[in-house]
Amino acid sequence: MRLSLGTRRLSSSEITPARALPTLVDDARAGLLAPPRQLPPKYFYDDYGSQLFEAICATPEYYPSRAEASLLSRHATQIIERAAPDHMLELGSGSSRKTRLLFDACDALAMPCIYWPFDVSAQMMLDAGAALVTDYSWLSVHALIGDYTGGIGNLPLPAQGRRLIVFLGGTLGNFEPDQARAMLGEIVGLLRGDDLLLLGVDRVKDTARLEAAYDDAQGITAEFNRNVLTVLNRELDADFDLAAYRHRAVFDEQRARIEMRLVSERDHSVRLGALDTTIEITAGEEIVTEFSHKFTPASIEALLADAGLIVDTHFEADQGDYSLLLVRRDS
Ligand code: SAH
Ligand code: AVI
Repeated sequence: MRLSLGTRRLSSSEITPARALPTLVDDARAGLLAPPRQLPPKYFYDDYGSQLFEAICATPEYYPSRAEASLLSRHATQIIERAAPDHMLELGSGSSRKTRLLFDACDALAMPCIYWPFDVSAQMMLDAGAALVTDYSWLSVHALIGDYTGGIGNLPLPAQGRRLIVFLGGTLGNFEPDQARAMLGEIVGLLRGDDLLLLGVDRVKDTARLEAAYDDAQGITAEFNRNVLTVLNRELDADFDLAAYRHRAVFDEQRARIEMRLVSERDHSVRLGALDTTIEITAGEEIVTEFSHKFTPASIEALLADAGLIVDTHFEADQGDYSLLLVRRDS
């Protein structure tokens, strides 16, 4: 499907997954019927969840977004000169807020490109696209609506032209290691010749700082976490009582990851209408809602190497808080 959205410089396509994707009903059946209970993090991002993520980025505790923005403002010119993209494909683009720093560099260098944001959160992406074509007179935006876990091999990118694939925010860390390797493997399949990947990853650091970043004092991350239950109530005809769940974020040092959980504060039943079943949840039981892996320079290089990728340039935020990497095929 291709929609015209009022300006010829903004269009959108719904991406058909390259492989069969589990539906929310499938994921709920696999992850919710019995402990250990777990849901994929993509269900956070309905319209409200996407807005909550933006609000998280503005909390004093959530440093990754600011660290990445500061690296982009410092190095965007070098990145654009080095990558010289004709096409910029961004995975999980969200509001494209930080990507603007790359467009500013394109602007200053008079190196225009075509932007292909790819996100499951359609409204956020289309609103961002409309603002981008207004603010950058040379920019065309082709919004790709879909789930990147269904594959990125069949995106409607032109065969010609240099590509820069952008994967920011530390979102690669939301995959488990095998899934991250598989995703990077698919990215390798999109890189030809001098094409590059620009990857942002969060770094391992002091546990207290990490846990605070995922449990801000204003309670926005807690609301983001609980919002997944609202999504389930709406989409699965369920009746989760959000007030029965406490937000918890713990850093597992061995696995180098934040684990976000929803902890039930009491025994209760939850009706899952779409599954025609009721589950019994006991006090203290947890639903794992997200992993957020943190990296060292060695661990990210090893993960990239497993996928046939090598670091071209490594930009680090102060004290190694965050890494922005320009990455190329190792061939
Ligand atoms: N890149 C932005 C947003 C990060 S939030 C930033 O750095 O600020 C993660 C983004 O990935 C959200 O916009 C969410 O909608 C999107 N996302 C999460 N899972 C996805 C999936 N499976 N397929 C496509 N987009 C996904
Ligand atoms: C999108 N992703 C990289 C965020 C993260 O830090 O793992 C999502 C998030 N979850 C809680 N706060 C932010």
